[in-house]
Amino acid sequence: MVRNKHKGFHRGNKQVSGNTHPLVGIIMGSNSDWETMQHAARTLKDLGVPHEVRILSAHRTPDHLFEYAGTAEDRGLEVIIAAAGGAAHLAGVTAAKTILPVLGVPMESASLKGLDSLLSTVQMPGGIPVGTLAIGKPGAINAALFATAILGTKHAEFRESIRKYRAAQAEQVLANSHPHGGAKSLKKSAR
Ligand code: RP5
Repeated sequence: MVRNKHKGFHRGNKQVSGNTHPLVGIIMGSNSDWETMQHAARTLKDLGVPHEVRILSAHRTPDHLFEYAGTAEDRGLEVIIAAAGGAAHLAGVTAAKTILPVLGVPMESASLKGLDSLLSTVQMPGGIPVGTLAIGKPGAINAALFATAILGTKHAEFRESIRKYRAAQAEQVLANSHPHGGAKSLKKSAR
């Protein structure tokens, strides 16, 4: 089985959803990115998408990243989410080593608040695309949703997951549709 062929990667995984073969790989440049990227993992978990999580850096562990990205397709991954901060080349380098869709999540950085991460992730020269999401937590959540939508073009069950997610989201908004929790403020604004 393909999965056993590259067992090493699975052994190092921070989290694997259920017993099912991972379809999405979340990679991030540093442990410090996990606080943000846990939102991607949680969203995938909520959507029932099997995934794996690894810390891999384009500059600190380039050979391991090359091996991970170069074997991702054979190992059954269908989408990769790559998060990095600063001069963020993780998503671009990953995309260069695989034909799988790569979604980049720019991390908020201390010095430039993630503008550096955003530009270095999004500004890929033509030929090697990275689908770049927003900086930080919203980007992490949306990367998971986008990855699920990509999977949904092939696996119908994930389209249903997204439909349910959106319905629940809309329900939550409607259940709290009065600002500050009162009908009073709504009446005021209607005047
Ligand atoms: C990048 O550098 C990582 O993705 C992280 O966002 C940033 C800072 O890394 P640490 O110094 O916290 O390990 O490679």
